[in-house]
Amino acid sequence: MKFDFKNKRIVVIGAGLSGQALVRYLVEQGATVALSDLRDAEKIAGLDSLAGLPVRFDLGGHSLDLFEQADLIAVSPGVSLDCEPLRRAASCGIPLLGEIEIAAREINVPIIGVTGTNGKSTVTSLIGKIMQAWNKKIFVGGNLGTPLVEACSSELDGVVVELSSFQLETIDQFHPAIGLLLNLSPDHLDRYSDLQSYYQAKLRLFHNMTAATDFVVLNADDSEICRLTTDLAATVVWFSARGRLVEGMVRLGDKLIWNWAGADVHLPLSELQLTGEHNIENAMAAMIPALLQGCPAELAWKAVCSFTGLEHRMQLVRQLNGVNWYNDSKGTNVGSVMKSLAGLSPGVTLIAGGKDKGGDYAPLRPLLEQKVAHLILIGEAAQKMAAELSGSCEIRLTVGLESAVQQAYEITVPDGTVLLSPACSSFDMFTNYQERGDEFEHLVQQLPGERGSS
Ligand code: UMA
Ligand code: ADP
Repeated sequence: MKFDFKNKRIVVIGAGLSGQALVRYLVEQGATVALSDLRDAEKIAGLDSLAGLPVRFDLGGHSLDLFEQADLIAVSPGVSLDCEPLRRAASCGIPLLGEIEIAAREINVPIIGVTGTNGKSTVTSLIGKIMQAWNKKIFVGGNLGTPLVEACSSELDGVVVELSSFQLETIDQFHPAIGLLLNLSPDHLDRYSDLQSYYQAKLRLFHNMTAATDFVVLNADDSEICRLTTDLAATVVWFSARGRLVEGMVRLGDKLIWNWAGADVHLPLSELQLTGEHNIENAMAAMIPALLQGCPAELAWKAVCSFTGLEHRMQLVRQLNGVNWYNDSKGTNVGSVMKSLAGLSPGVTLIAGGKDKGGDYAPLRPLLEQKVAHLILIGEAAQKMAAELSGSCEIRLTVGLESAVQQAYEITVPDGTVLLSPACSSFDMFTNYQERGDEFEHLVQQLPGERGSS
């Protein structure tokens, strides 16, 4: 049901990308808006863009009385529902809704929602590429970077939105036509009391997908997904990169086979430019919504194969003195670092560490033993990681990315690889993973090269 925001007192909590976009939208809709943030104005990027709007600013801390007197609290994804102002508002019976819920009620075209622990941005972007190649006007955003609320005022054929567990916590009626759950592995345990609570937040994607005409796209190779999705009302389409015989998309050798409702489409993997086993899963997942909607398979596959990947995900930065330097700054959990290492030859110098998210680093051990010669640890998590990974490879701790890059330069021998894949978030040292990746690339480009090397 659409909201009527006119003259409603709405407090937006969090003045980041989502919060600022919400403020602009809600003011346009005639709401009486307050924007509240823990940080002071001078520490918040982009606030100037709200100058001149009739907004009450509540910065440098949250004023509890504001939260107790609102008609609605619009919650930014980075704000935990457990924080004092939101607990206060909830105890007064004031609804707490996130940007996804607020935006989705204004969107009248089919929504494709993508969630999972890893691969969300890649799959969301791939779906966007396919739809664009199919001449559809599609909004591509969400957790990927552009808040969904920015889709509200556009004429569109469809929407593809990346959804984090944080964003799914504050949906209510949100109902995608197609929902994808790519994989589940430990992450964000600094926000959730335990792993199951994190997984349950992800599963909220399916909450309102109750019609058989809704499609849920699931990874048949993920045991947690199989365990947790036994009672869905929507039609399930499976994909399996390990050749499980499912109705849906299966990888068999060097082909993907789409076997659905009488279709028998074969797609050659040799044409895929993305590398790594995980990207085969991503390509499979991304093809399914387009195929379900009737997009010609060859056209969709061509779009997938023309995609060379997003920045900060296994991006080759430089080949220097026989060493390949990769930026995988978006490798922010153990599962993603494992996938990135799995695709490399032994002799890796891995730069990791950052803000700890409360998980366990020990699952990295087998891959460290097989692939990593040196592990250089930085950031708040360094001591904890060193203790949990001790003995798996040569480990050194250092202060800051610059020193880590310098040491990697000195110790990595030709034919080796230097990989920044932190297994942690960036917020202890950087504004976000993009800034961390950009700084890494800058430092790598500054390294002196031998004659003839680039
Ligand atoms: N804040 C408060 N009170 C609190 C906590 C935070 O006021 O109790 C304030 C902070 O001081 C800050 C603001 O909230 O000023 C930040 O809000 P936010 O963390 O929700 O960040 P946004 O800039 O709005 O970006 C969010 C997503 N960020 C998070 O979920 C942490 C972005 O995902 C997303 O691209 C953007 O909305 C647009 O949809 C980033 C992310 O790191 C990429 N996501 C996590 C991930 O991928 O692992 C989930
Ligand atoms: P997300 O948006 O979920 O963080 P991205 O597409 O940005 O995912 O990829 C981030 C990192 O996660 C990549 O660098 C890669 O190491 C890893 N990754 C990507 N796709 C997958 C997948 N399907 N399964 C596991 N790990 C993946």
